[in-house]
Amino acid sequence: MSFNADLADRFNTMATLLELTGANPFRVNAYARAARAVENNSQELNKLSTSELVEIEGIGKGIAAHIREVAETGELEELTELQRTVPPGLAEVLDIQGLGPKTVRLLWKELGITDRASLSQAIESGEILKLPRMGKKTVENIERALSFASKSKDRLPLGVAAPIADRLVERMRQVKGVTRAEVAGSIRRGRDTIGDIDILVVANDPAKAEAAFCEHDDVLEIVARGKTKCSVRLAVDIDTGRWTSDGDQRHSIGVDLRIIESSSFGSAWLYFTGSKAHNVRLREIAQKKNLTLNEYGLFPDDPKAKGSPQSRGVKPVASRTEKQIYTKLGLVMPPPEIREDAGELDLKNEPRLIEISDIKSELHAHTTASDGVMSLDELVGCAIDRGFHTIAVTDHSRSSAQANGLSVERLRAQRGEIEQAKERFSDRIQILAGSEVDILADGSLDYDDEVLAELDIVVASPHIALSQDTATATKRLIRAIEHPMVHIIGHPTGRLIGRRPGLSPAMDEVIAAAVEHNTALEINSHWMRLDLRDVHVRAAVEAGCLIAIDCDDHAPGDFDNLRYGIQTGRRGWLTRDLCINTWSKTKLTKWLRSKRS
Ligand code: DGT
Ligand code: CA
Ligand code: CA
Ligand code: ZN
Repeated sequence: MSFNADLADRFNTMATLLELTGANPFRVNAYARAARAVENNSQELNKLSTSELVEIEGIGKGIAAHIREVAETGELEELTELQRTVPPGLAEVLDIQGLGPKTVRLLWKELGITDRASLSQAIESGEILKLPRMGKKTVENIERALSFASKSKDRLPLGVAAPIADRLVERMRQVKGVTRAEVAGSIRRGRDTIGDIDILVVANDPAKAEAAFCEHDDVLEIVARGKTKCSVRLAVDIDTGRWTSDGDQRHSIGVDLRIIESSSFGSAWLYFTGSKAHNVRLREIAQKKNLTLNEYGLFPDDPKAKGSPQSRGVKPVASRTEKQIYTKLGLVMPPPEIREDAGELDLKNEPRLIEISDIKSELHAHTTASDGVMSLDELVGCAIDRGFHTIAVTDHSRSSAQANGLSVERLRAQRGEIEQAKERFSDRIQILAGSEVDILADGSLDYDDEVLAELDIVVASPHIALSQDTATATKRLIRAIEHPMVHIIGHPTGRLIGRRPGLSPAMDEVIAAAVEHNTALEINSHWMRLDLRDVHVRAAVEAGCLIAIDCDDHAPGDFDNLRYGIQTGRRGWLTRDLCINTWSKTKLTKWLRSKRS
């Protein structure tokens, strides 16, 4: 692990543990913020002096001293001390939706709950009801969230698995004799969570490729090993999405490697990309045409013959590329993201789904004014680097105290700064003054209408009260959608993958309201969110609803999450026209202003 990554880890842990000891929220926040600042800094921080460190946004004197301490001693005394007092299992309890630091602290101090297992016991025995303000309904919610959290534990978020897969593929491409390496499986299809990683390789010397893969230092365990396929497990740090090789076995991920002949690469790639349901349907279609399809190719069928066609030396009619196979079957080749047996095999023309290069603007981003680590100029610089014509500055609103949300005064002061920046950058990019305004529990917004009217763009998002029932949540979201000043509903359900389910509104009603009021629904590209999720995008697209794909940037690296938002859009069959981030500056600006007249 790099020095910066290790530091970020320690600061994040500090923040969590401090929260559990009931420390001052400002102190907690300072560590969380330092963790982000450190993680996203490109300099090696152990090489900087205290005076250089405090120059960095998000790093004060105290944090700088901690950084020097770790650089010099490899230890962080305060953290070690905290770890001695707080049971390690409590962090996982805190991750459960609906359980804040105050409650978790009570559970710990009053009932001796130190991990998920003891929490589960206290629920079962009813002992948990002894706590003040702990009613039956609250306990039911906790129980549901707890079971959700444990069920989703064995699948990893796409944004954790995909970078690992990319690196493995890169590594295999460096191995001598390897002529091709590709990702298959659910990662290639862009599913929001991943069971295991599937990689295909073409190699002149299969034994050597197999050895390079299995015998690498990062491999935690070899599960199965053969000449042309093997399975291993790698350790993963799920909190940061980083790949750890330091034996932290809390989370690990399986990787299946298969070594393929280049002549049958297409059929293998098709087979191992899946989905299973898609493969099953394809085989049925092949059978009707008197053909047999498997991972070695598409073969003429001989129902009387024993054994597989490849073992009998039958020559395939197609196997080298995926396209050849679909063509021979008389089908349009569907992009991997929609291979789910959901109508993709009935397509008459290849759909032109949205692509990363179509995105021309970023409409949801944070600066140091709220909980981001980028200054206004840095944020604008990142957007310019990506070639965007527009960047919207949408810091949090006043209710989001945890995220340092802006009071009306601070919002107005920021707008003054943005107006100046608009002029400074006018020949390079359009800057929009906006807000990510909280949708409060009843669907009202966190700023008054006259404040919102001053802004170029309003993204309205739910952050609190995320365990509301369906009817209440639906009404709440629709109220925000109907609001004449709102352009985009940010992360509409507020789910966090594997951590909390978020709202479950009647999505068809929400979508219908969005269409009626010309409000866009966001696909938040952060891999923890991917919210809207794929099936909701599909429903929205069918209804003709406008979609925004944004990165909700808090740090420069967050712009890289766009690929996940795009894949989620593609899984929902999203084409360019409905996505407002693909529009020209003129078209976008006109639409934004239409909500200001
Ligand atoms: P995951 O790993 O659970 O996120 O999802 P996948 O789709 O990556 O599933 P995985 O890794 O079990 O298998 C990779 C692909 O291999 C899968 O998408 C389709 C194909 N495959 C695996 N097992 C079967 C099977 O029993 N029948 C068929 N038709 N295809 C299979
Ligand atoms: Ca897989
Ligand atoms: Ca697999
Ligand atoms: Zn945001």
